[in-house]
Parts: sequence; structure tokens; C-alpha cells
Amino acid sequence: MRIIAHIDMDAFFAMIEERDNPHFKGKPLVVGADPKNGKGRGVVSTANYLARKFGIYSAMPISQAWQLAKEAQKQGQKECIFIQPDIEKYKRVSDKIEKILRNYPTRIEKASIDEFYLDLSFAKNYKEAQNLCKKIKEEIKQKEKLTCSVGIGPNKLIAKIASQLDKPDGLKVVRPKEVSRILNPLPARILPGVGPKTEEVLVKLKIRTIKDLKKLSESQLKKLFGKFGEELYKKARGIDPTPIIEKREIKSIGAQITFLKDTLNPKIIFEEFQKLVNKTFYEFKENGFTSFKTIVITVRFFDFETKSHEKSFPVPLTSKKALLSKGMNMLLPFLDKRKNPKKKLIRLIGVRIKNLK
Ligand code: TTP
Ligand code: MG
Repeated sequence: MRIIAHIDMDAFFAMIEERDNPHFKGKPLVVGADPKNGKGRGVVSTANYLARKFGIYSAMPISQAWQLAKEAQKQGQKECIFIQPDIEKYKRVSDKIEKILRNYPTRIEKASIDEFYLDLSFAKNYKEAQNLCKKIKEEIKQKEKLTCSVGIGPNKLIAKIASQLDKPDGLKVVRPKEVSRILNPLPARILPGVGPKTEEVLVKLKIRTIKDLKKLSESQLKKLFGKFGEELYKKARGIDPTPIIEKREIKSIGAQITFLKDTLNPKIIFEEFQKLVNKTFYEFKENGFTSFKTIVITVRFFDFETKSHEKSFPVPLTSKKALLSKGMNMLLPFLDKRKNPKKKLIRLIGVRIKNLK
């Protein structure tokens, strides 16, 4: 039996900003383009739940959001705060949440900056899966001071729909036998892939809910929407065989650089090499690795002749210092007659570590 969970952070960008700016607490907040007093031209990234009460949503023109906020204020509501997004910060938070999830013994697919699928099929039953998700929610709340909504179901489609049904801070379980009862009354647009265009076609046929959608046969849907029609037929019935796709396993980590000008100047080469080592080691740490056994140094000469030198060490290496000194020792011979007898200028250098733990 498959049991899949979908985790979706609540009002993600907005909640992070509320957390980091305590004076935003209790106020409507819109994260998006600069509204420029109503003349701004971008869109809303997201709004917190207080601002959503004014009818402000993701992807709405920021000028419209500004108008809605002003009207609400006229009617005695609190002034809405508008701020611009700091995507790099949100990515860092997203990585931290991913790290929390990766401590659980589940296969994980990161589906976007704020959503993840977890394969909980190892759980004995839905109750056990639900308890595990409760724990995950608590850990995210405690460590990141953010809430999320979780949906649990027999496949990714049901899990994703379920996570939206109990937002914010929700936990919704849809067991296989409940699928059609829960899907039937929902608007057809809740199905992934049904955008405004598909919805327009459906509304013309007086199809609003998933129950309505199920009245169309597979061939009718195919005629209307082509290949997507076949998928839609399955989706309306809660069928979704798509697997959890984990990020490919990382086998090696490295970096390389092409010099602005071919060179044999040791100062320039070592300076750049140090940067490559910093970058490689940062990524190594970020991905949760603790040791490596093999270093590969690559050198490309001005004439594109490319040589690499690979060396494995009996004792695993763990520090940046070790990577720098061992790597440097491997790089040096390419600068003198040992591995560069014709003293050819160097065009590119690279470093890579393998046998990661
Ligand atoms: P969502 O998960 O769609 O929205 P959300 O997390 O803000 O709110 P909800 O509680 O309903 O899940 O998107 C995650 C983030 O992605 C969102 O915080 C901002 C960003 N985003 C955009 O920048 N533009 C968009 O059109 C959407 C939908 C999201
Ligand atoms: Mg979200």
C-alpha cells in the first residue's frame, strides 16, 4: 500500500517576513513588487492570511492589491504592509526545512520552494503516517517558527489536494475509500493542470465540480483536451501513478574555472584554486557530507589538451585545509616540468571530490 504525504508551507514568503520582523505581527502583509503608491507594475508573490481577507492573492497585479488594501483601510481595517521579496533568504529557509525532512527515513521529492512529497509507504497504516506528520509539523514549527499544512493520501495527487483542504497549519488524511466522497464536491480547478483556460471550457459545459467532470467519458475529454484529457479522466477519479522523484544521488562535487587569460602565474592559479576549494567544500557541507576519499584535479592547457590527476587517500579526508593542501600538491606538477615540460599556459583548472560519505 502506498501512503504519500504532501507538505506545503503556509503563506511561505509572508510567514518568513512576519517571523523575522516582529512588528509585522498581526498586520496584513503583502510580499511582492514595489506598489509605488498604486502605480507599480509587478505582481503579488504572496499575501499573509490577514491580507487574503481583503481579496489579495498570489499573481494579482500589485496595483490591484494596493487598491484593495486602501479600500479595506477606509473601512477601518489595519494598514497593509507591502514589502519586496528576498528570494535568497526564502531559499535558505527552504533548504533548512528540507534538512529537517531528510532526517526522517522517507524518500523525499522537493516539488517547489515550499512543498515536498514524502513516501510514507513504510508506515503500517494511515494512523502511523499521520502521527509521523504531526511530529514533522512540530519540528518545523519549533526549529523554523513556521507552520505548514500536510495532506496524506494514497498518491501524490490526493496528498496535494488534501494539503490544501485544511490550511493553514492543517493535517488532512484522505484514505483510499474516502477519495471519491472528498473529491466529488471540490471545484474541478483544484486538479493540478486545470488552469483558467481549461476551466473556461469546462464552465461552458456547465462543469464546475469534480463530480460534474466525471460525467464526461474518456473519449469526450480526449476530444476536448487531447492528451491532457486522458490524464484528467484519471485525475477526476483520484488516480495518479506518478512516483516520488528523489533528487539524483550526489556522487561527486566539484568546481572549475576558465581564466580570463591563459596563464602560468602561480599566484593567480593558486588564488583561483583556493576559490574553487571554498566553493567545493561549501557544497560538500551543505549537502550533509562529512568525508571524502578521492580528489581529482583537472587542467586544460591553452591548446585544449586536458589532463586530470586522480588520487585516493587511505584515510578519509574531512577538512577544507586537507582538500586545499592535498589538492595543491596535485596541481603543482602541472605548473612545472614534471607534468608540463613544454611550460604550456593553462586555460582552465578544476577540482572534484568523490567517494563522499
Ligand atoms: P504557495 O504554496 O502557492 O503559496 P503560499 O505558501 O504563499 O500560501 P499557501 O498557504 O496557500 O500555501 O507558494 C509558495 C511561495 O511561492 C509563496 O509564498 C510565494 C511564491 N509564489 C510566487 O512568488 N508567485 C505565485 O504566483 C505563487 C503561487 C507563489
Ligand atoms: Mg505554500
